[in-house]
Amino acid sequence: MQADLSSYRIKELAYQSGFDLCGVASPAVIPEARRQFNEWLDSGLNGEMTWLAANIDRRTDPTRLMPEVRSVIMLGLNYFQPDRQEKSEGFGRVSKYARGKDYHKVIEKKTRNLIERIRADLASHSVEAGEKFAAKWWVDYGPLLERTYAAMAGLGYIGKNGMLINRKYGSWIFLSEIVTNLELEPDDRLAVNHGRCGKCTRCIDACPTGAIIADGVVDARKCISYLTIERPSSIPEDLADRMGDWVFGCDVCQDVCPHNGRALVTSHREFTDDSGVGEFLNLKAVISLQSREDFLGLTAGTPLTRPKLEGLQRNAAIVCANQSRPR
Ligand code: B12
Repeated sequence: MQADLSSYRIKELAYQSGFDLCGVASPAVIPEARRQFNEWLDSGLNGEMTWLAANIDRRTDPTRLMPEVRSVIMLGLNYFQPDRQEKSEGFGRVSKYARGKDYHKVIEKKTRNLIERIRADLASHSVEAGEKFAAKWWVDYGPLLERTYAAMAGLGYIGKNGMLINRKYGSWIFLSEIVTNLELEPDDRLAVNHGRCGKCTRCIDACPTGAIIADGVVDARKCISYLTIERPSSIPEDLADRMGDWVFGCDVCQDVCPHNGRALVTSHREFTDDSGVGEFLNLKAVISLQSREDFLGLTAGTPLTRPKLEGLQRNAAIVCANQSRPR
């Protein structure tokens, strides 16, 4: 399809929709990423997240998502906010991404808004172009390797901690994508480079459970984020002991990253503490939640609904036990 819009115009529209980052990737399969993804699954590093193995072809090949695809528009939102309080006994720490509103909802709204802006812009040039425009979008739970295509779209590079790291915002960014039949000029792929971490190994050294097992490779089964959010079953004792104060998610590998040292505070109110549960959860209050209604009273509209009441109470009990042991 002959596009009436330039890649530059798409970015202008993305910023108008509220995104902090936008780049365009070609829809090609990235053999290196496909190989790494297959190896990761074959080694069982996905733990109980069996859904990740369900659609390998779709995850690694955008033409499986839309046969007529010509471009993948990758979008990013900065969610950084500094830690405000000292941690104190009786409270568990929530990772930064989860302190405000559920980001899926926030980014979904902006992504849909951008699609409508693109459609309107095309239609203002030619009714036919507006009608021919096709777009599908996803965030997180969608079937695409988001970090891979974000790196290809020039949004950043993949660090040793596996995170997509942007020059301006560090790694504190959420991603979403629009797969489209628009023919757009792809962005600079030089951003794809494993060497940007240099000799630094701070994330590998700091991970409390030793979950970063090679450059860019995370063993999810050990990652505190997986244990506290995605793992449905009980957490093995040796790992629980090393969860420290983390009651939901974990930021250690990002907190120690030198690229995050000058991160900019988010301008999106939805991600600030007062839009959700904030930085700390009162552990006793979590443990004494009696019903699903009580649980939703605390967590509705935030990412903390994911582990359900039992999962969050399991995490709170572990943090209580960790705090009662001499450090
Ligand atoms: C499953 C999952 C998890 C799992 C596994 C994480 C992992 N490291 O694999 C768990 C539950 C542990 C997790 C944790 C977190 N997650 Co998560 N997660 C995902 C999800 C749904 C799939 C990731 C996946 O497929 N993993 C398998 C590995 C093998 O793939 P990968 O990490 O994408 O790595 C690829 C690249 O390294 C690429 N690659 C390798 N070499 C090369 C070379 C080239 C040239 C290129 C282009 C690419 C490339 O190949 C790999 C596989 O193909 C994505 C959303 C999505 N749809 O992609 C979010 C996502 C990765 N998560 C996200 C976030 C925010 C987090 C946490 C920070 C949350 C928290 N604070 O607790 C932590 C971070 C942990 C970490 N260090 O990775 C963001 C990351 C944004 C960013 N800046 O990177 C994503 C993109 C969600 C989103 N839409 O914003 N997550």
